[in-house]
Amino acid sequence: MIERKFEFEEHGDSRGTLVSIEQLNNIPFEIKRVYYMYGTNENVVRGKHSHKNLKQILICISGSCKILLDNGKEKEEVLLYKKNEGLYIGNNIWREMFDFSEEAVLLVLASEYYNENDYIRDYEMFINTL
Ligand code: T46
Repeated sequence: MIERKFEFEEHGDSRGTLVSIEQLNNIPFEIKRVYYMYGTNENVVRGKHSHKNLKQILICISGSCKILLDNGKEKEEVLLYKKNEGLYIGNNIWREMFDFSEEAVLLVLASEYYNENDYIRDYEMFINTL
């Protein structure tokens, strides 16, 4: 199974809910970068690459979207919609993000700074590096 999810504790009271994420505490890496995407049109497919080294946690903090995970042997589709649930994606996993709902905001916690050299954007090359 490729899917690995982290469920974050919800601190709720009459005011609403708060979720806290701490590096190396409730996620397994140091956070060097945070980015997020929104305003993604319905028919758009993002991603379509793997990473040589990068580890990430994806959290759909608003709306929903789907993630295709592919380790070269099996493929899995994961629906993200819970605001306190993170999907871990390690290195050498091909990922595609799709079916974004209108209000979707996908937040990503990343173990490394942005580095284009870490991307493998060609599927054949991804398979050949495994
Ligand atoms: C991933 C999935 C889940 C930056 O300048 N800094 C950044 O930190 C990132 C992530 C992107 N960019 C620039 C590079 C492109 O010009 O933003 C533009 C869009 O990036 P990209 O086409 O790589 O976005 P996605 O949604 O296809 O993939 C992103 C991450 O790049 C990738 O690491 O795993 O989200």
